[in-house]
Amino acid sequence: MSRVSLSRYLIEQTRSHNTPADLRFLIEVVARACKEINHAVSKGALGGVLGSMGTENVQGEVQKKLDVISNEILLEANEWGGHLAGMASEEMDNAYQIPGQYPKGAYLLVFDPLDGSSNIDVNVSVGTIFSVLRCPDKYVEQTGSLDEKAFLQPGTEQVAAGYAIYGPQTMLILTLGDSVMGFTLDREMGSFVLTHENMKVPTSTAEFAINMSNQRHWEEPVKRYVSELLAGEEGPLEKNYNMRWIASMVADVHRILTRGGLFMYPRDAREPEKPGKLRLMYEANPMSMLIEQAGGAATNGSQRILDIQPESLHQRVAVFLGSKEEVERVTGYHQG
Ligand code: P6P
Repeated sequence: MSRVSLSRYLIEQTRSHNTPADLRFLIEVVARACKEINHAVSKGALGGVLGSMGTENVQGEVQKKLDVISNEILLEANEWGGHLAGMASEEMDNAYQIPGQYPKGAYLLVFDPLDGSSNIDVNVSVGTIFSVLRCPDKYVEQTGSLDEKAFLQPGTEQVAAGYAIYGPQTMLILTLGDSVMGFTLDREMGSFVLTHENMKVPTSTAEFAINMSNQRHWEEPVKRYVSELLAGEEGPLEKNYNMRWIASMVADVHRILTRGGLFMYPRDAREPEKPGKLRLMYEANPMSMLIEQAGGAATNGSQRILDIQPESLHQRVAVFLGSKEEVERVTGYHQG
């Protein structure tokens, strides 16, 4: 079978699904930027890019050098093309305004430039997560600054979502709203090649992912559910479960997209004012779109994540996503 590159896949999608040329261009630019990030990440100590900047981002998290480098790569790759009305990133307090010398376009790009960056210094897989929205007409002006309200759209409004995972293989996982496709980077040719068509999350699973060290801080429905998972075949679920926790959402979600599973990051009592740790706009929403497109489910414990109306750019959310059977079970426990 002839190799299908990302470019060819996007052209064929344009013919079969009328994918707008600007969206095709946007995905190509993001993919190219991810190749550049992959190159920087893979240098490690040889590139002098490990360690921290000694600064904190808007989340109050220590910024790794590669967090900042990855953010700059995505900004510089996307600001000049005329396909974006603006960008937003985990690493920036406010939305990024397209510089005046460049034309603006119809889309908004929201991203976590390097998710799981606490794993970089210990050489564990990390990734880039991105989400694409249309900019509402009332905010698309060629002059003047973009109002951040333009970004505050529920996840159902995403026109595309994906991630790059920098692991043993470098892969790009993408949905344009109709199935999930996986592309593996051919490092010799420098192109992403279609290797995983129509990825699916099995409805049931025997594997869950959660940071167990937070157990004493969870709410009761999560404590009940996880205790049932741990009880295995002697317990009410009558099945033994395995556990994984990579502490890199991209890596955990990629495993689930590849072989099923359940990923949980519930809210906890450590910071009761926060609805969760993970961010809605550039972690939970794009991952939820991918998981749903692959036949899985994603809730915050009480509602579908993609239906949540954002109120702020860096809003946090509890996340339960993956194999539908288990997401429905743990969500059901929250209903009392
Ligand atoms: P913890 C990485 O910092 C991240 O945002 C996700 O990629 C990951 O799933 C989670 O946080 C890990 O959190 O509390 O286990 O370190």
